[in-house]
This record gives sequence, structure tokens and C-alpha cells, in this order.
Amino acid sequence: MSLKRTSSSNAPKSSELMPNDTCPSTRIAEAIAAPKLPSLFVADLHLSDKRPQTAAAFLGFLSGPVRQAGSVFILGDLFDSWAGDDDIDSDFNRSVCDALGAATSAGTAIYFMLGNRDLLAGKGFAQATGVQLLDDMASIRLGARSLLLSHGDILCTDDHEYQAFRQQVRNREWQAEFLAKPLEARRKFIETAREQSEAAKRGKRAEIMDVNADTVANLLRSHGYPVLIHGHTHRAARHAYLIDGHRCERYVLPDWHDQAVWLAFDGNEFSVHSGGEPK
Ligand SMILES: [Mn+2]
Repeated sequence: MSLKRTSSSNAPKSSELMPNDTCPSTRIAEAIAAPKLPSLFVADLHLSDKRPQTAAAFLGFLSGPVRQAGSVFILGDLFDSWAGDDDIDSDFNRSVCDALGAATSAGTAIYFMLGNRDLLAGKGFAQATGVQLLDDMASIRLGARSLLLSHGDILCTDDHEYQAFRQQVRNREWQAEFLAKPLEARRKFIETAREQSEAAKRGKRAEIMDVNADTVANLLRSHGYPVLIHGHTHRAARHAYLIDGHRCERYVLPDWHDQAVWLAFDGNEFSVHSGGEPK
């Protein structure tokens, strides 16, 4: 199986990049019909045994703020890599999964959306941890607001090369073939793909790798002007828009490279917290 790269000259148009199975369609999972408040939102922790401090911060988050929350939404790239649900048996992944399991057992609902780094996490991961898998996009009513949740990479429609890659690795047949390979071979492949991705990123303008403004506006319009929350770009911000006369917001979640940081929602207001105290 080769990892096909699409050059910009024959890159598909953005309209061709979203077949039905990857279209930002909205499905409201039954399980999240009524998430409990307050809710916490995190993304892009990129947990790895190479960053023990970030892992420790996440374990502290799980045993602290998460226990006081009604629901927690992890919007992708929790793990820096996940080679399949049989990857759960490494000491590092096991420790993170055990801590997630302890938090869900203690009564906090934890929802997990796949990122691009951990897109191979599946039912085995969910069963081992008690987290509930969430589609990208997920539309939920929470308190006084309608929220639209995404990892965020699907919004980066200017990066045609990345979108072609995303479409390939999200393909079920491709995944089945990949998951049939031995674990060690999958880990090696992921490592190589990451190195290629990092090299490709260095040659791309920063704007190309950010969300496309029209894609965001169209998405907000087609979903009734919700609050959009996503990660992936690591460009933490609160953006305010006026679209068709409707006030809309887009929260971009930060990564955890420097500190533990999360967005909280009490049903009316959003607030950003890091470590323990609000920023
Ligand atoms: Mn990502």
C-alpha cells in the first residue's frame, strides 16, 4: 500500500474533496442529546511518551477539573499517534487509557472525536476507556447555545494536498488494509508519514494550513449560526463574525505543548482556563 501524494497541479477541487463519508454533515449522536454542564473542551494534546510533562498535566486534568465537570469533549489529537486499538498495550497508552477509564467511571461523560493523529482509535479504545466516540462534525445543543464541534482539519480546504491525504486515510477500505498489517509496521508507517508531513508543512505558507474563511462561513450558515469549536491549527483564538446579520463565534482550542489549557462552558458563558486558574 502506498501513500499517494497529490501534487498541486492535479489536486482535486475542494468540492471534490468531501465525498459523502467525509462531508461535514451533522449527526447528533443519541448519547449526546443532553450532555451535562459544565462542559470542558480540549484538543491537540498530542500525548506521547516523549512529552512526559504534558502527559502528567493531562492526568492531573483528568483527576481534577474533569471530576467537577458534567461533560468533557476531546476534539482530536489526544494522542500524538495511535496505530490501531491494539496499540493500547504500550505502557504509555495504557496509563492514559486507565486514567480516562477512572474519570468516566467516576461519572464524567467524556466524548472523543478523532483527530488526524489518532484517527485509528475506534471501538476498542472506547470500550477500554468508557469514552464515547463523536462524529466530526457534531452538532449539539448545550445550555443556551447550539454548538458545532470539529477537529478542524476538514476546514483547511486551501491545503489540497492535505485534504487528499485526509480523504485517503479516512477511507474505510484503506484503514482495513492498513490495520491488517502488524502493529510494528503500522507504527513505522505512521512515523514516516509524520516526517513527510512535517517536511511538507515547511514548504507551505501558513495561510494555506489555516481554515478557509468561506468554508467556515458556509458551515456556520448551513448549521443555523452556531458556536463553532475546533482545534487542529493550534492557533488558539476566539473569532467573532457577523454572518447574514447573525453573530457567530469560532473558538480555536490551543495545543498543550506549553501548558494544560481548556475551554469551559457553563451553559451561558465560555471561559478559558489553564492549569487551575482562568487565564
Ligand atoms: Mn490535528
